[in-house]
Amino acid sequence: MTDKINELLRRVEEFKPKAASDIEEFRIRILGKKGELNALMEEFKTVAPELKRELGQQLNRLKNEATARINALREEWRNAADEQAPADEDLTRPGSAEHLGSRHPISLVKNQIVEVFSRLGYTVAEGPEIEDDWHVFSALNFPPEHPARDMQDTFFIEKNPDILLRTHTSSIQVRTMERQKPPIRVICPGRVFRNEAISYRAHCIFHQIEGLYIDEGVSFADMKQSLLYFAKEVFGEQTRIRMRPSYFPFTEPSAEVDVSCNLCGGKGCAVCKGTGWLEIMGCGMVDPNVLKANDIDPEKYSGFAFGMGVERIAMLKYGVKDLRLYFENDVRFLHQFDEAL
Ligand code: 2NL
Repeated sequence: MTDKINELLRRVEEFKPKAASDIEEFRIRILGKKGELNALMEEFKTVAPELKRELGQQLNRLKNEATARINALREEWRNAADEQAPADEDLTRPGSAEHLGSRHPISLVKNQIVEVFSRLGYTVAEGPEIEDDWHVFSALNFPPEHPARDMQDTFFIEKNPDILLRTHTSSIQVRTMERQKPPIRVICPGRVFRNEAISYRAHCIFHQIEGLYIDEGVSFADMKQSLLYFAKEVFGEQTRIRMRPSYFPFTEPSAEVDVSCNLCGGKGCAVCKGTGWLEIMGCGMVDPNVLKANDIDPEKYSGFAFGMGVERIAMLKYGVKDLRLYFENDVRFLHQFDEAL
């Protein structure tokens, strides 16, 4: 048996693979379950007890040497493969493409809306996301017990109920009125925060765009024509609008604005739920109380204001059914908007 062990040891030492696959073949033949080493192990069971010690040591040595040799050969051939690769490479092959980023659909729509209003003479204003009660509620004619002031809707900064995350971008217009006397014409995009359960149609963080126009003699008809122009620019030339009476604390009268459904041309379909109309924003004539709170004389000046959710406009424009997609940043979703605008 010692002869068999030595013979196998010699073959292990002298083994020279011609290809990487020879190594694995050799390993299976020697060390595999049905390999030569296991055959010797079987034979070992039958030898006389006085020989076991010596033969056991020889078998162990054989096993260790074979394992070490195979591992060394594997390493050697892996390195060889690495070194060979550049020589084999086709240098005329095209390079791998770098994936370019793309604009987020919310940014695309926000930019388009801002651009439309800038053509009407509006300038862009921005403001802080962490606000105080005055700029978000009090200056906008929210009575002290208004439900929007409730913890359920508004994120307050702990320990100071005067500090909160803005629930709408109207606070930007309030800050504009502090700095500037009429005429005022601003468009205010920004992130807003509401304490809402997240679903396909609601999120606790979303984007709004509000506009404010104050001057002498600004009328409801001015508002209607400005918003019609906006609707045609964003949803297409054939688009019509309608206004329904509504209520906001900061405007009087107030209205909800609908655009005619482009999918069915106003006849009624699944998207507009058979009505032919889609709601896109709220608007109204600035309440005299708001003008007074912001040191503007309501006898001399009037104005209109409007507000819309950017996610909602983008959903209508692109047919996005679930608002959460905007926040997940899955590139399979985002890349669909590369050339969208
Ligand atoms: C909506 C409705 C609206 C306003 C926002 C506003 C701002 C000032 C004064 C008066 Cl400083 N009004 N903003 C007015 C009417 C509607 O938003 O549905 N937004 C998503």
